[in-house]
This record gives sequence, structure tokens and C-alpha cells, in this order.
Amino acid sequence: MDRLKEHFASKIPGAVAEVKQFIAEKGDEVVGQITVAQLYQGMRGMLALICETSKLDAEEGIRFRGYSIPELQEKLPKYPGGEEPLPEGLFYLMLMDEMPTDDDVRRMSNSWARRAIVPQHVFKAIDALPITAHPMTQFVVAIMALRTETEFGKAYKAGIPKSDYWSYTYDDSMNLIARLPRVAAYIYRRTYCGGEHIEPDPKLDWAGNFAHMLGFESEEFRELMRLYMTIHADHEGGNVSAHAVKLVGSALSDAYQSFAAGMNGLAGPLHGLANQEVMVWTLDMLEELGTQTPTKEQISDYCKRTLAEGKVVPGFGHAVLRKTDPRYTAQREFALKHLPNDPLFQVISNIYEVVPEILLATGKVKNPWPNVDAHSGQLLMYYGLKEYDFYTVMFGVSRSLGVLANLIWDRTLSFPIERPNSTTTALLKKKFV
Ligand code: CMX
Repeated sequence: MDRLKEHFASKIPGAVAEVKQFIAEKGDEVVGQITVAQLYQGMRGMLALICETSKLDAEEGIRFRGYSIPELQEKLPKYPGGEEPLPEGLFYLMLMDEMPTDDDVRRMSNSWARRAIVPQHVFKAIDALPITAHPMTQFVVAIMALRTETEFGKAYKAGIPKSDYWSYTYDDSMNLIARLPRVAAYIYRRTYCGGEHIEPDPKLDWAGNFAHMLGFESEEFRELMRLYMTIHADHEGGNVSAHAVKLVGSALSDAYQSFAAGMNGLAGPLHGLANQEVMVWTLDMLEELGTQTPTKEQISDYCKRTLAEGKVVPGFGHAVLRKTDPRYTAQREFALKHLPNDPLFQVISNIYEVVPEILLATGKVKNPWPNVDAHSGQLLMYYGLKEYDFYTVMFGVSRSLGVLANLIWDRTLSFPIERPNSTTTALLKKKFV
């Protein structure tokens, strides 16, 4: 067992005992109530899950193991000479519940570099799809092709005890995280760069190497990738991608199957695909208006038209948040620091100033403020990564960190198969006659 895995293993007895004792002492306490409306309206606000890695506050935004994004930017180890947090460090924090040292992060980077070899049949599976297949489709196919490598699946077949599930889930999760940048970069280069692939550079960190394999070599873009991979990693347990991974994993489906399920959820336009939709919406607007510098009035009119057509304004709104997403703010600050004069940044800034008021005026949108997806495309476009159909794959690579850290904990704490009750409208109505 390597040192990272040993360190995680050392936490298990205490954590398992704590949860067991807590359930024994407080298992019958009531922590919430369910209204009829919640049953019909996406279970909004219903406390239903344990997610150890992060917690979302409606006003303040996400905290990862108690740390806000600005705190992570300050405290997480950086690449030598860099200023943005390393995602390896965030994964360590989420998994171990401990702020990592530079050494811990180096060990994580090295572990992923050692685990990063992708079998040839995965590339063949991707190549079997038409080049026109959406990158998220290619991504999910590749994840399922990687499943031939599952340690959990093999061990389960051989008959391991429940107390060992975490160990194989740990290895599957670490291997999968290590391989995703290579797979995602392969999809990018295949789809948009004539199939000219770039070999990994094992000396680079996880996000820096991803940038390199995509074909972007500037240090500034690598820094963007470190920030991007950190802020998209986790958003507590109830969002579609996180919950899908947890739900499917609860059937003892392995990390590959569970993560593929989550990625199919992320590919929906109301969730992760919104980062693509934002660019489509913005570029369509510029084209239709025939200008790269629309006035606030023009943006306002375009936004109102979108609403009148019965469509959502992508990048705005959230099921939990009620303020500007701190992930949006972190990206805005990156833009202000590195590319304040980019014309598209000016457009995104003006959209930010105009759209909330219009959404508020509808009287129904509960959160008129921008979410993470409202800004990410502009930054990628600036550095030349203009193929916005690919953006959700990048979100997915990052999201692996949170959902797989959680999956390891779910198997460590022996969470059972999920099986909530459902009812019918007729039965529910009978309750109130
Ligand atoms: N544009 C137009 N209408 C919107 C809206 C937006 N950006 N956000 C919410 N609304 C509408 C809803 O569609 C709903 O309308 P109906 O009552 O007619 O069905 C009404 O306002 C109330 O919705 P809500 O309670 O404010 O929002 P939900 O919790 O139901 O949905 C979300 C949240 C994110 C799906 C929604 O705000 C949305 O569709 N936003 C645009 C898509 C987007 O940016 N998604 C990315 C979210 C972040 C992520 O997961 O990556």
C-alpha cells in the first residue's frame, strides 16, 4: 500500500466508529420535514444525503471541508512559481479532511502520473464513434471502455468482504482520475485537431499536463486549468452529477459505472452543458446584433427576447444559491488580472450587469445571479480553446475529484443501497381528505 492509501486507511476506524455511534445515539432524531410541493418540485431543499466533501450555503456559496474558494486560493499548495491552487491539493483535502502540505500534493501528483496509462482499446472505442458525436458522448463511452480495468469488479467477483470495498474503490477512483485528462485531451485532439495527439508529460502536474495534452503550452493557461479544475470539483451531494454517482454507486456498481452515470447527468443543459449553452447564447447574440461590442440596452433586449421565446438564459440561476456564485467571482477575478481588455470579457461583464434585473422582473426566478457556467467559456475562448462543445468534458474531468472522493467515503462508511419511497398523486390526495 502506498503512503497516501495508508494515510487514508489510518482514518477509517475512527470515522466508521464515529458514524456508528452517532447513528446509535441520534438515529431516531428528526432533522427535517417534507412538503407536498417538494415531492413535485425536484425535492428542492429536502435534506436527504450525506456528502462529506463540501457544503453549499445559499448566500455564501461552496465550502470544501469548511474552506471557501478564496481560502483555498490562499492555503492550498501551488505549482512552483504559480498562484492558483493545485487540484491535487483539493482532492487531498476532500478525501483526508486535512489541508495538504507541498509534499502531500507532490505525492498525489506522482501517484496520478504513475496510474495515468490508458489502454489502447479505450482510444479505439473513442475512434469507433463518428467524429460528429458530441464530446460528452465520446467521454462517457471512453469511461465505460476504461471499465475493463476495474479492481473493484474483479475483487467483488472473487468474494471480498464488505470491509475491503473501500480499498478497491480507492484504487479504481485514483486510476480513473489519473486517466481522465488523457482521455479528454484525446477526444479534443481527435475532434478538433485532425487527430494529432500529444503525449503526456509526466513531469507536469495533473492540470498542467491536461493543458499540455490539449495543446496549450502557456503558463497562464496552465494556471487557468489549475483554477478551473479546483473550482468545478464539487458542489455538495444533491446536484445531478454528484447524486447520480452516489445513487449508482450505492448498488455497488464500480467507480467507472458510477462516474459514467454522473457524466450523463452533467451533459444535461440545465446542469454542466450550460457552459456550452452560454457560449452559444452569447455568440448568437453577437452575430445577430452584428457587433462584438453590444450596448447594455441591446443585451437587455436580446435577453428579454430569449425569455419571451420560453427559453432559459444559460449561466444564470441556481437551485440552491441565492447570490453570485463564488466560482463565477473567482473566474471574473482571473479575467480582471490576466485579460481585462478582452472584448468578450466586456460582453460577459455587461451581461452580468443587465441580466439579473430582467430575471428578477419575471417574478418567478428564485436566483437571478450568474452561476459557474456564465464565465468559464470566455476564459477558454481568450486562450484559443474555442470549441465550446468540449467545455462540459472539462467540467467533467474536474467533477471527478469531488464525486469520486465521495464514492470512496460511501464505501468506507458502508452506505447501503439507496431506495427512497415514492407515492402516487391519488394516494397522496387521500392523506388530506
Ligand atoms: N432563465 C430563465 N428562466 C429561469 C432561469 C433562467 N436562467 N432560471 C430559472 N428560471 C425559471 C425556471 O425555468 C422556472 O420556470 P417555470 O416556473 O416556468 O418552470 C422558474 O424560473 C423557477 O425556477 P427556479 O426555482 O428559480 O430554478 P430551479 O431551481 O428550478 O432551476 C436552474 C435551477 C439552474 C436549472 C435554472 O436556474 C436554470 O435553468 N438556469 C439556466 C441553466 C443553467 O445555467 N444551468 C447551470 C446551473 C449550474 C450547473 O449545474 O452547472
